[in-house]
Amino acid sequence: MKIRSSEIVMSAVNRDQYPAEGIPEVAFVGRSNVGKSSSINSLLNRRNFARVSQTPGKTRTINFYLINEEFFFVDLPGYGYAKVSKSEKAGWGKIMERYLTGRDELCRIYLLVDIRHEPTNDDKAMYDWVKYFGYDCTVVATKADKISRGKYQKHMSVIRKKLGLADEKIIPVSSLKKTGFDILWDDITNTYSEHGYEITVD
Ligand SMILES: Nc1nc2c(ncn2[C@@H]2O[C@H](COP(=O)(O)OP(=O)(O)O)[C@@H](O)[C@H]2O)c(=O)[nH]1
Ligand SMILES: [Mg+2]
Repeated sequence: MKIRSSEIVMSAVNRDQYPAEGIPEVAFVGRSNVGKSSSINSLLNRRNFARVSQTPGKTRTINFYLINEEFFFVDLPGYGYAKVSKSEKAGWGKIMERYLTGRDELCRIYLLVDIRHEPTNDDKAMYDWVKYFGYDCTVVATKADKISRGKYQKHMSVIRKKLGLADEKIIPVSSLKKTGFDILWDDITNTYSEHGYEITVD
């Protein structure tokens, strides 16, 4: 994928702040610290675009990144950070629910989990929530450099079991080694074309 431009269009909390309709989007979600910002930066060949946060759990807005003036990446707020209050958790839920309700332009959600660990109950709840709202969801296993390639399958079957996946693919990526992002890009462009959007690849 050739990235000609990437810009942060909107940092939205409320629905009326979402960008104009008609431009397709895919969204990224996962636990704080899972490597979401790093993965978005790797996809876009940018260093510090989606901020790689030193203090997890701080992002409480929905960030829309306009890519090549053709489609959006939607950076959803992370969850599962221990040190947040009840009211902050409720706020997160409201922001997410508002976004997930009837978002016509949303073609797929990528749920990021750490390849090393069994997904948490929060991850499982997130996966079920996305399916409940009727969106397609693909799991991306981050930090793949932390285990040897020979262990990928074993770790991915743990992920598969916990989330209740059947034969859906899981895409392993490493932002450190820059691996897996070509496969993730293929999945993203296929998703857009399945939804009838023509995306310029190069
Ligand atoms: N080894 C390794 N570390 C990673 C990778 N991706 C992210 N990290 C580290 O994990 C931490 C959280 O990353 P970040 O992208 O900010 O996660 P976010 O909170 O989900 O946006 C940072 O210290 C990153 O350097 C990866 O692919 N491999
Ligand atoms: Mg982040």
